[in-house]
Amino acid sequence: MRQLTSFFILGGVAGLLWMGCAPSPPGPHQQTLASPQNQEIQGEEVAVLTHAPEVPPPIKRNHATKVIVKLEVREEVSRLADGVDYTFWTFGGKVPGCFIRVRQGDLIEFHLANHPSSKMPHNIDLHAVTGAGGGAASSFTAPGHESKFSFRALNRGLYVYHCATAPVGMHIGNGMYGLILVEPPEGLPKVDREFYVMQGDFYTKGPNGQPGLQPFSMVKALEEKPDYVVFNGSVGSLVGDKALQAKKGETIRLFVGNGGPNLVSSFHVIGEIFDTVYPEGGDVVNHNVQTTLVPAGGSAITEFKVEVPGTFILVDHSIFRAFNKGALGMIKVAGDEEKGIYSGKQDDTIYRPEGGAPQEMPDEGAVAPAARTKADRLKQGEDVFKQVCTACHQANAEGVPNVFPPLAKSDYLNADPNRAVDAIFNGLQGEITVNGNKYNQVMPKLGLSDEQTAAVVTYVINNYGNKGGDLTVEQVKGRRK
Ligand code: HEC
Ligand SMILES: [Cu+2]
Repeated sequence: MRQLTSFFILGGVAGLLWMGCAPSPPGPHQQTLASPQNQEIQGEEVAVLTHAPEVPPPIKRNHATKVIVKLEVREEVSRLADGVDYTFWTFGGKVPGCFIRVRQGDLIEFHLANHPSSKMPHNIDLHAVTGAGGGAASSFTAPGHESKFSFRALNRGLYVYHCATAPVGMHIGNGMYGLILVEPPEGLPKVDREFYVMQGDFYTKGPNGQPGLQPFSMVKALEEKPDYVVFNGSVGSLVGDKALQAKKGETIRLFVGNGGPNLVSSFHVIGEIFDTVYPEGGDVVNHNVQTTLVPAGGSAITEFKVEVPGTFILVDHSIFRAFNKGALGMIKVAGDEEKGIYSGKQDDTIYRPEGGAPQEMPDEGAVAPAARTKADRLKQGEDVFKQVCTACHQANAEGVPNVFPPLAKSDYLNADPNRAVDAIFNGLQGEITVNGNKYNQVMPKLGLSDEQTAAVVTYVINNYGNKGGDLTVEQVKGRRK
């Protein structure tokens, strides 16, 4: 009942507003037999969305319908670990993104809104979509905009969705992933509890445990050396009071996802055996499994009956991740002891995370060496351009009409290349005219070093049909305020 209770509370407060995973009341339930995919679409409803670990209620419809999904992207600062904050990029306000539940054959009308306070454009690639990019191109959404596209849920299964805006690794690394379940027409077997658990790896400038607001580390992400590996977006999200709850004798279903961006999870529950696993969230059924692999960008469904009371620990069995980096959660099962099945003293405390930073941290190393020659700058600048500028100005530097001005053949830029330096150092807002078109948007301050700035501006003015030139690190330095 846990999920239903919170569903009604949330529903009352939030209604159909853009408020995270605000659910809406379920449609009428019918009992006739399910029919296969590609059936006639009857009626429409607004999807019930939930934040982890809650899961929307099972679908009782016996026909396909139009399901309206409204998901809002927000860039939010919140807790990653005790004393450690992080600017998460989210689908619905939290990591992982809202759980979406539809039925095979449904037509999904997807609305992706990007909150005006966002600094970045975002989009969504749902692995449940049959269509180029999984919806990515159709859902590219600038801050303060909303996109709409539709798709038919042809294949059943448990699918990951994620942001696919460049630099993709950074968007996923900041928490932009979630799960969408496409139920078979006949539904899934009934269980007592369903929960949503999604793993992710995080890369911070400071080592594990270093307090304060930690920025994303591209260096560590490239090396695949995360400081944090967590379930549901933070260390301890499923521990203590926030542990998943069940009663002895109940059957639990976990919808397990892995957003990555890099690691594969060896998902295990200490003290339990999965009676049933749907590996990779597909149709194959496996039984009596100890540990199941959950690929980055993949999922698994596990089911198990809890025959004895106690605290059962969810881990990524790559075990340093569990005890030292955060990939640890709990299921507390209430009830009288079953000495015939398990006799022994039970103690929650032995499972407490050891915490503690790794003994040695990789050296962040110097930032890229100062680009001394124009050739160095052109080369380094191309990397910066791809990693930073393409997110908004696009890979071909043509921009997006009305939203992001072109850097290609830009008369605004060619009139004075220092305009690019100033935009990078200080941000740029207010009305400007580029090649005869007006833009009135906001480019955020980018926090690039003097070297990176000299390099990227030199690169841009020597490419994409611009007039050429050279900017040295010294020249750029002089413009910092
Ligand atoms: C988060 C999105 C975003 C990123 C990332 C971004 N820009 Fe911009 N940029 C904008 C917006 C929006 C404007 C228009 C601002 C306005 O309307 O006043 C703009 C304007 C500009 C302009 C002036 C207009 C023109 O087209 O010549 C230059 C030059 C520029 N950006 C260069 C860059 C460079 C170089 C990078 C990468 C180092 C970069 N920008 C990264 C959003 C971005
Ligand atoms: Cu994104």
